[in-house]
Amino acid sequence: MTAVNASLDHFLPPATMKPATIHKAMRYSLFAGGKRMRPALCLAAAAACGGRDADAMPLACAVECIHTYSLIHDDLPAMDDDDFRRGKPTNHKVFGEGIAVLAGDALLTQAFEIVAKSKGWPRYSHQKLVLELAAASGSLQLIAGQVADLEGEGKKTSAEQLKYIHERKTSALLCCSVRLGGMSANCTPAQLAALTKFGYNVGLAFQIIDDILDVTQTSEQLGKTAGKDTKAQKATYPSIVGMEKSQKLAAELTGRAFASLKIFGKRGAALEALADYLLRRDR
Ligand code: GRG
Repeated sequence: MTAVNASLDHFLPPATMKPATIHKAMRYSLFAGGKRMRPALCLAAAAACGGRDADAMPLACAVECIHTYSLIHDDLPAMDDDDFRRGKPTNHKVFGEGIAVLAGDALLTQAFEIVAKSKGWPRYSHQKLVLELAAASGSLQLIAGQVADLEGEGKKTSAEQLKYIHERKTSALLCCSVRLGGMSANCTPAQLAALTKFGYNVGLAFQIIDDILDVTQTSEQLGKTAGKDTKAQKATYPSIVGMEKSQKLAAELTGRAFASLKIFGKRGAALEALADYLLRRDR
């Protein structure tokens, strides 16, 4: 992911630019060592549709900025109150709560600036690209998932409610990553529909695996505090349906994601490899 890091570095104001504190704080979390799964999915989706990394890269970077903003805000004392993320102290632990809120805000805004400056394509205008990102990160998706998550803490949650949270909190942005990748390749409506199915299923599988890892891995392995879900009495797939059924469900969802890749033939290989990695990951 060296190319993604180089592009993010290019899109962000330098750490020395005034006011330097905010640019340092934005860069601190952005370059703290995330797995870059959303950019990887965006670039792989572009490749599946015969597109080029150079065209998909701004959109890949925009999604990573949104993702990083959501992590900074999620770690704040008012939300999940976490001290450790991406193997380092959380943003507010280093820069204070006020700057952490602003660093998240600035990364969110930066994402839309990057998309606004990127190319439009015959089937996908700038307006469509901006709307795609806004829909995935707005109050009906990413934020809706976080609201339901906050409001559900300590309460009994059904498997159906949990799916509602996972679809919005996690799957929406992953799905948006692959859809934007396809759009950067001016994909056909049929290809976009296949990417949507792929992203939805991989997104749900991703969160189930995340829930499993929270129980099975150490904080050192994860780079974030392990066992938080249990401590916060958060509903997770392992807590509701059990570990074995959770693993089976993640594998089933990944199988459905694989099936949606048929339309891409050999060009879908990178997406398939990523879905497989996400199912088997240990961090
Ligand atoms: C809008 C404040 C706000 C939050 C939105 C994203 C989110 C909801 C909360 C963050 C915590 C969380 C468990 C989110 C679900 C998605 C997820 C598993 C994020 C972690 O993604 P990784 O594993 O992280 O790709 P890295 O650090 O590798 O990029």
